[in-house]
Amino acid sequence: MSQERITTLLNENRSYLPPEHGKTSAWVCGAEEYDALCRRALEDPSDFWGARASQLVHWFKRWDKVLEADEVNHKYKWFTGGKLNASFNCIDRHLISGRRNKAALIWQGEKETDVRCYTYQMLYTEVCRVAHALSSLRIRKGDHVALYMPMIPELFIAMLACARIGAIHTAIFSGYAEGGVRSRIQGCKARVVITADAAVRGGKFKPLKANLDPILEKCPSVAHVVVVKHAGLENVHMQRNRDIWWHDLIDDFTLNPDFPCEPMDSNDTLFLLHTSGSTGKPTGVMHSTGGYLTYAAHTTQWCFDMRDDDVYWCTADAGWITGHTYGVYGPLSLGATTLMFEGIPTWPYPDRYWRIVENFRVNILYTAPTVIRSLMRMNEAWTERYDLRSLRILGSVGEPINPEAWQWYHKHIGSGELPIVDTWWQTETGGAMIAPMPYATKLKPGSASKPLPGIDATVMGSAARDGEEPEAGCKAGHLVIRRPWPGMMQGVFNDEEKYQSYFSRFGCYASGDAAEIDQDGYFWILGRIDDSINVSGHRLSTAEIEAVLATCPEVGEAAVVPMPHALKGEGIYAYVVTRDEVPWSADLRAKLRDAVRRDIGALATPEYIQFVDGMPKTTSGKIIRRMLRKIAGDSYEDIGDTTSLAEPEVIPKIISGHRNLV
Ligand code: 6R9
Repeated sequence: MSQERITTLLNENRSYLPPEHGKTSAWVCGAEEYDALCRRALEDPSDFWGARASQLVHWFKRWDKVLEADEVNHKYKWFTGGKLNASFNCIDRHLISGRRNKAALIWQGEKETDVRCYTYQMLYTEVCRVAHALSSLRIRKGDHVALYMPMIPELFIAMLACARIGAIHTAIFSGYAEGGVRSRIQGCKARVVITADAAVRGGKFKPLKANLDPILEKCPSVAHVVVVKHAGLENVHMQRNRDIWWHDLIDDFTLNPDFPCEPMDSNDTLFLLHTSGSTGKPTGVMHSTGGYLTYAAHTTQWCFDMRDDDVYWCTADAGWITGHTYGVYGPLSLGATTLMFEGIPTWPYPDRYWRIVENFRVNILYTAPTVIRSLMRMNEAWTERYDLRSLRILGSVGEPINPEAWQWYHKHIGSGELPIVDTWWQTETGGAMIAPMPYATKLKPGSASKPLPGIDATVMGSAARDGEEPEAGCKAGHLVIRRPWPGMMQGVFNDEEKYQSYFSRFGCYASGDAAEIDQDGYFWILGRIDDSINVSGHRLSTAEIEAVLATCPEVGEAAVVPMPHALKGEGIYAYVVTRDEVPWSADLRAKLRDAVRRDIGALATPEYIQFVDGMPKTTSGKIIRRMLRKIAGDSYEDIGDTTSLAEPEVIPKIISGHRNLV
């Protein structure tokens, strides 16, 4: 199988059947059950979602109506009249369900010997203490709390403590620098910010509190800053009457820590989270308590076939929606064991993930294609020396997983057998929308497969290349969702116009992604609509050209963007990171050009191929093509806010490389 050549993303035609073992005990067994669920969910959505909400969530008061829809304003309220609390669902109810002494959270620090484990009982105690502490700072239901924290247990604890009080948390990725942090704190007028002395990353300290101090001068809403002593930095400046150490604050609440959960309306906001910004100005997405929690639990259970004794590891940072839904709310509401890792996959060596999998016998691993590609570039010996047999299911999220990366993940991590759950979704959707069921769906590498039961996804409008008919049976267009679902965002914070813009073109939710549906109903995500290139009137998908470049063994990572072209309207500009030790050369450039010409056609041949050391990426690993587009078009002035990049220093290097090339 692995000898076969993979051509483009859309020509990948291998498929993999779900594993036989485990099929009968899975939450969703086999294609027939999946089809039956899809039929039922679309025939009677209220019955379907109502049943899931009562199976998976504890309600203080049952809802009056499953869905109240205002189709004119595109406002959808789920489980109206229902009362619940997300913290109760993630903790309290497990104390009486036999999981009191089960590991709820296992934390692996960057240093291998730094491990902490919280049982559900211990998590309860900590969360209650922090809820008391926040309450002593006068945080009440509906107040905003910003979390600018590294991946440490206190982050999950703070989220759950906010949920307990009914305060709305806004997580801000600890990798952000000034601009990104300030706008997020100011935007929601946070009253309290929780942070740490420093984040630890790749053996270095990033002083979060010191970064925050100048930012706070322009954030008058912030009355208090709570600081976790994590890295043990000395001389942390603490402003009198404003700043307080986490450990001092909770020290007052060590006795009788019980803190009752605030009964929340199903449609009260649980959290606010800004989208990754891969498509421009960050959008403050608001999620509800009842609908979101139901959807988080529902998709975690079915997409990962979560079982009670699983150790589940979602590698995403909790500053990203994936960390919210699949690190915290999904697994904990199901009473699972969730693993949290502070470090990075390649430090001190590129075997970090596999050591963790072996040490904790991880059963389900959910990560991103960018991680897979970075590990693929290293020698396979880094994976081979570890026992990965505990793994049962692999997941992928964040961008299309190119078939090479899929095959590598499948072969080297999944021993050629494990299902890979490629989940397509967005901050706005709250949880996975298009994804396989591990024991029911046939897999096609590179396709996120089919919509989950109850998700009415299709394509609308044309994204087919102009002048070309899509292949028989294939449909390409804007990926839209025709009916509401419980995980759908409630709104965009302070920006109703932005919220309405999602619905303005098609009258239903438009994702902003382009996709193609093949003869079997499988969805192939082609990338953001604004990521396509129009060469001489022919619309080309950047994802497709990138997939061809990625088939070349010398290529580690490729990003393709349009550039202005006098004759063709737009030309193709490719940025390429070569694999370790592959030198940059004119020969390699010619070879890559040929590969694209051969696989897609002369039209798709890049005008320029620029070799780069690294790509501008969001902290969740998405390449920010918007910036690459600006550089390719010679406009360096309005590149945008580079402070929210994972590595802002790549930008000047790319600019000087571009100047030398053209
Ligand atoms: C969860 C998350 C959303 C955008 C989305 C799409 C891309 C995410 C994908 C994928 C192809 C997948 N995306 N998962 N593309 N296949 N499995 O990533 O949320 O940060 O809001 O990004 O990411 O372009 O529109 P968010």
